[in-house]
Amino acid sequence: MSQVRVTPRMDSRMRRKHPSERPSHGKKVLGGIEKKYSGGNNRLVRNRRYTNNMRLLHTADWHVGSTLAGLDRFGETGKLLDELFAAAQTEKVDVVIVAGDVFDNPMPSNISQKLVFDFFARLSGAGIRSVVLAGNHDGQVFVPSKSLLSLGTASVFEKPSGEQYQVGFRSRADEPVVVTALPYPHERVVMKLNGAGDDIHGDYAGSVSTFIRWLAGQMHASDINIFAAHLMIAGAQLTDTERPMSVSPFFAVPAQSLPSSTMYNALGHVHRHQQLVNAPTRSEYSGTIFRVNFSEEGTPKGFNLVDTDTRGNLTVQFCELKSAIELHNVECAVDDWANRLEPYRNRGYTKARIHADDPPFNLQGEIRAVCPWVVKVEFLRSEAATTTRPTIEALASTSLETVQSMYRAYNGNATEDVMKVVGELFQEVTHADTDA
Ligand SMILES: [Mn+2]
Repeated sequence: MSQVRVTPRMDSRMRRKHPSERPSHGKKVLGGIEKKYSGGNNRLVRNRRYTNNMRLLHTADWHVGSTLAGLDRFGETGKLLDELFAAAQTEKVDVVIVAGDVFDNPMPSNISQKLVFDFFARLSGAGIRSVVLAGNHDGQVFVPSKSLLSLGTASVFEKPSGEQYQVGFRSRADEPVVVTALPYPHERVVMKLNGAGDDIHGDYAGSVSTFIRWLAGQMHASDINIFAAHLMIAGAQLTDTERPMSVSPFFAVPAQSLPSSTMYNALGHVHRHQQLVNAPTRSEYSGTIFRVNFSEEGTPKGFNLVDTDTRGNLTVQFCELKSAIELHNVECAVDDWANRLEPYRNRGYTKARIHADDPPFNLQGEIRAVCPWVVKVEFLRSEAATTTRPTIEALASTSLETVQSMYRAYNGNATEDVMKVVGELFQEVTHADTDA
């Protein structure tokens, strides 16, 4: 299998040297080399130890175009991308890796596209290289984007491929770097992958693992190898905001299947920032750049700054993004919401959780008029009130008379005509042809 460099500019800068031409670094990177890790603190620290070797910025899961309680997030996203760009510039990174789910939607709006393409245009203008992978949310927009972004400093990987899977370059310190990319392996793509050999049938996780093994086999020990992938890894701590099907156990690839000969595995897909404990080499999800919904209250959002070299040194730092809007869930009662919600003014967005069995008419409208920072109001009934409310399941095993009396209880005086329709609907539901 021949290796194809995806970006012509990078081809000319970094032709792969014949093994005999490569400098020997004394130690081999492959195998059980001892890597020096330092724990993450959340501040940008300048003048770190390995500033002259290779530095990368790892981000993922931008989900540009997603909304919160019906509000667009373009303002916040623009500020976050400004922060990422500023960090890439200030920290003099060699490459920015965006590990998938750039867009929230396969057909992103013009505003979404402008935010994203402006970011890469700025990186190109500053001469900062980037590697961009498609995630499961990204769609065909990656196909035309690839041609355009490749005119700049970006290398775009829109689908898993046995032909276009890596990009090589030399760091500012003139060390050889190779980023191997695995965009989201959709099930239909996995089964057709070239280059993975004949043993690529069977289960999804097994097939992906086989392909990762093949990708790892294309790496050379004398390079600084980085693996970037949009993948569900078994054991990752989820949030409530991933697309449920895509994180089901069926799609979970064992952490042990990640490449071991890399210095760092930059992952996207799971929205919580974390380091994977069972991986053979340092592997992290950078997480989303913003808090996707109110279940992510208090979750830190940021990116990873990674320093490494050909001698096996590695430093990973999680840097928080200050523009990620804070989200709060505030418990209230019908008579104290104003006092409870006031402290959250100017502190991002709030969801009011009102405990009330019978909330006053238009309380929601009143709260939102008084507290514009409240973007969502949820009413929580007490358990007693909840259990007396009829459910669809209960209706199915109920007589027509009960259904009619319940209908009257909810809708007041109903005419005989209406009751006739209710009776017909009841017949339809309880005698439904299950084969239909
Ligand atoms: Mn994803």
